[in-house]
Amino acid sequence: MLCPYPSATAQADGKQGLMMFESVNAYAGDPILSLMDTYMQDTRDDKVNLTIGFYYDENGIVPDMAAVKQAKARLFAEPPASPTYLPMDGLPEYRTRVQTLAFGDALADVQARTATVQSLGGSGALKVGADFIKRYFPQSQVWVSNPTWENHHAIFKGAGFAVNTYRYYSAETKELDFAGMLEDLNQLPARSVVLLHPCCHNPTGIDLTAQQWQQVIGVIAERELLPFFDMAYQGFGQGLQTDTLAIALMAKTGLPFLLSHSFSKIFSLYSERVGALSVVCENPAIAHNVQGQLKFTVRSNYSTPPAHGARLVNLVLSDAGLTQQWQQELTDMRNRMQAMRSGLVKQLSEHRPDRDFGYLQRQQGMFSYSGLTPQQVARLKDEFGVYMISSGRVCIAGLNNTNLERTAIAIAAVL
Ligand code: KET
Repeated sequence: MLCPYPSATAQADGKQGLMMFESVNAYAGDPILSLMDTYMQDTRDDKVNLTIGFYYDENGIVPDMAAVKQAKARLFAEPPASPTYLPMDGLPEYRTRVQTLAFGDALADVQARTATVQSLGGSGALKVGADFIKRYFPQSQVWVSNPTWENHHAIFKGAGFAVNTYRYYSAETKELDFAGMLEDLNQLPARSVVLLHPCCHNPTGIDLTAQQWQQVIGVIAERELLPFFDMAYQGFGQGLQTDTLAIALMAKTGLPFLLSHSFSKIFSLYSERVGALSVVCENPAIAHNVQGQLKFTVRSNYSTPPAHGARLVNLVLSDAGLTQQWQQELTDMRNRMQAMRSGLVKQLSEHRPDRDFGYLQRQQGMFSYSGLTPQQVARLKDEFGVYMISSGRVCIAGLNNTNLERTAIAIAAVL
């Protein structure tokens, strides 16, 4: 009798007769995560890691923040009554706390009309948001800044969108090309999705002023665009509240927008995958339906989120003492990064007095766009063991008083 299915018949040379995955290409790797792997394999003692966006302390360690550590101890002492699934949209108290953190003074303007789901880090929030918008705006295209975090392209393309760029960084001036940005946004069709970084732009470290945000939001309103804010560094720029300026301005307009929020860096909870997606809607009735559709998006992707990271963040944000301690730690992190940025500018200016490094000083947050070419970046890695992303992005938090001068000398040598 003939078998209805093709079978993998072992051949004399040991090969299988049926080939299933032979067309799968090798993965070219990720510009950030794969470089981190290469760094880990480098055996040089004096190597310097300025690659992935991890906050390292002065000792080069990714810290377990004291406030989070206390939350962990409490959770360990008093574990949840039963280890069932969380709801599809996550821990209810956590969702409310996250809204308070993200919207600050503007909370009253948006809370009743906002749908929020717990997510698997900022990436998970972007993906759930992208899948959700794709369902309701199948004709829309996505616009991201040039440059942006590389994974924005991958996530939105993965959700089926065409991804385009608007002007943002001028390689010539090493500053924001604001006129170009406005001009590009002014050309977009209604319902285009515009990805924006509310603070600590990744990779350039160049943020908009309050006045520039007003103008961008004016264009968004006029052209009926759909803004998607990605906030992975709240508090790393100027402060928890100041860094949400763009979101507060947007909230005041009464218009709809999306916000992805990551707690990987600001709670140092990278591996717990904790974040949130908020969709600010026109009114509470619409927000109710959107909440349901976000639940459906979660259910059809991974069903329900993991609990531990969200419980930790919720504990920190619901206890006044822990909140205060966490805020102080966050302030210390921001101040250390600012000191390292100033130190780098000072050292570079000393070693290359022929150059002006003021542009690095004007950038803020975890990253700087050094302006180095891929060839210069490759020389830094090969000759000096100094690792940064090939775009020239530097993770400022990888600097400390031990490696700062060495790094500046190496950069000065390849410039
Ligand atoms: N948004 C931005 C702008 C961002 O830089 C990151 C991570 C994320 C979202 C993702 O957050 P998470 O909560 O980890 O899913 N960026 C750093 C790490 C990475 O590439 O994954 C980085 O740029 O180094």
